[in-house]
Amino acid sequence: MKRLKTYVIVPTYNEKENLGQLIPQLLGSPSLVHVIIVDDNSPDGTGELADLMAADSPRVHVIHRPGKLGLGTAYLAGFKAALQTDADLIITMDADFSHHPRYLPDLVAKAESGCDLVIGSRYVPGGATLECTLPRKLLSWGANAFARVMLGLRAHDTTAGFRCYRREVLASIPLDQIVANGYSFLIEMLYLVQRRDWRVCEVPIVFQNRQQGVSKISRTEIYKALQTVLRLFWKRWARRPR
Ligand SMILES: Nc1nc2c(ncn2[C@@H]2O[C@H](COP(=O)(O)OP(=O)(O)O)[C@@H](O)[C@H]2O)c(=O)[nH]1
Ligand SMILES: [Mg+2]
Repeated sequence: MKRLKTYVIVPTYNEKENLGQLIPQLLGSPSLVHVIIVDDNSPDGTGELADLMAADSPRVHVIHRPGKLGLGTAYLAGFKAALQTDADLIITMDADFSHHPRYLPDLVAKAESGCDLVIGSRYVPGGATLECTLPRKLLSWGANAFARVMLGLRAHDTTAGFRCYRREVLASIPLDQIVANGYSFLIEMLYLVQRRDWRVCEVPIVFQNRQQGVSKISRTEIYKALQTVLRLFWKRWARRPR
């Protein structure tokens, strides 16, 4: 069987310590990997480090944006760049090792077995969350339960950013019409994928809280996520068969 060509998109904002370790591990992964770093002019010099790594390896690509424009549009910029290549699989992951590169082969194998979107999931047997504070765990659990009930999402980890999409899945979605930008972009994306009847699967991951750098999730992101779910719920309701 032809090996599927894999591109990994890593959005970064102030991830210099993490990126220096992550990229060599990705390039050494048994799943043949190209990396697209999407950096938003990080004040800590992540973008410059990314350029150095790109100069060193033809498999590292960098997209620079002028300022912090949000996680959702960072993914979109990465998707569009990946779709211009011959990528078969497009993976997204955090730069902070919460999404460990050791799981890449599991994601790829599941996609090869016929899944269109594979989620690296904390909430299936074998998955776990380590070293996160209780409020953070409750927030994630609550957001998931709410999104699943309101939108009829079947996946258990609907807010996970560790995902592997077949290129056909991304090509089928009107990317420019996605409204959510922050973290709730992930919920909207999953909703659009499920609505198109793509096969969504999950593989367990142990999610470890970041060891270096700081989280960029903020209180406004929580309100925006709530807003996103309510907007999609309304859209779903308006379209229900009568
Ligand atoms: N390019 C870009 N990357 C971002 C932005 N916000 C967050 N990130 C990156 O997206 C990933 C997820 O953010 P993170 O702070 O780890 O979120 P958390 O895991 O939910 O705490 C990390 O690699 C961040 O550096 C943004 O506005 N632009
Ligand atoms: Mg993270």
